Amino acid sequence: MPATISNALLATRASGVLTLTLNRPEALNSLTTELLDDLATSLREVETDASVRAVVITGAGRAFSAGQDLKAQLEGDGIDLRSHLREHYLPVIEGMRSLEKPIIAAVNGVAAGAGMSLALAADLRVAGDAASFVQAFVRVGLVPDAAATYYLPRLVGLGRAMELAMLGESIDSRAALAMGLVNRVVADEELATAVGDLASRLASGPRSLGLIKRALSVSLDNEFDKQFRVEETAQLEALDTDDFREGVNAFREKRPASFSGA
Ligand code: T3D
Repeated sequence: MPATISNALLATRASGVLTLTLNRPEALNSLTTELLDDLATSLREVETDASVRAVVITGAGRAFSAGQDLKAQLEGDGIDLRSHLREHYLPVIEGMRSLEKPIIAAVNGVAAGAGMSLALAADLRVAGDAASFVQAFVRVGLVPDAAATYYLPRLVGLGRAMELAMLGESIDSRAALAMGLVNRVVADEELATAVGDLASRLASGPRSLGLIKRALSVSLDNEFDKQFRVEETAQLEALDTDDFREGVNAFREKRPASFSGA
């Protein structure tokens, strides 16, 4: 049963997986200040909640998210655009990046503008057949934001990132898969099950998943020596976990490992 964080964000928990559902279907889950702040708060809470070991972000209705709520902005609901990105988008994107637990974006429909940025900031993206991606920013005279200029070239290369951002054309889920923008595409009716299975698998994985995320998240920013040290630090932490001890015992005893996430 969905637990309401607010009208705009629903949360459900099952088997170590927290699913956050953007819930403004009538406006294609476009992002209001309230929704962004709720997302940031949820991500902060998950950091210290040992019962949650993987997070799924998805959208209600036919869209993943159409990005910034342009109507609220145009109708002048008091948003200070000069500080909005830093105060309301950055905590969400940084929260996703620093959370040492896997995050899957279950892209159920269109992901546009900053809605696409949310998907890009997830660790894995699984798209339904009906999903599409559009760097809508240029269509309204803006620059890709919410870390789109950081993640997009890292995922698809500079040439494709430039094309997507400058032309603002929509691409479907198959094209997104071909360019490495998404990890998997499944039939729309199988999306929830496919993501649920993947999230459950990650939620029963070892503590090292979070350390892998930490190391890989900075890899493309570091030179070899620095990255070797990042990797070494993560490995020293992993060597000290119950899950490493369990993994080795399970190997010796020829049985599947049962990881606690600690
Ligand atoms: O500092 C800052 O915070 C600035 C940050 C900006 C970040 C950004 O995200 S900028 C980019 C913002 N997003 C867009 O420009 C996308 C706008 N939407 C669209 O281009 C289209 O809606 C889609 C391509 C996403 C989907 O098209 P379609 O034909 O499937 O749906 P539709 O008919 O256009 O939309 C359905 C309803 O959702 C409609 O409401 P209505 O008229 O039936 O009452 C539409 O107005 C509403 N909607 C769609 N996108 C937004 C939205 N309402 C508010 N904000 C939206 N972004």
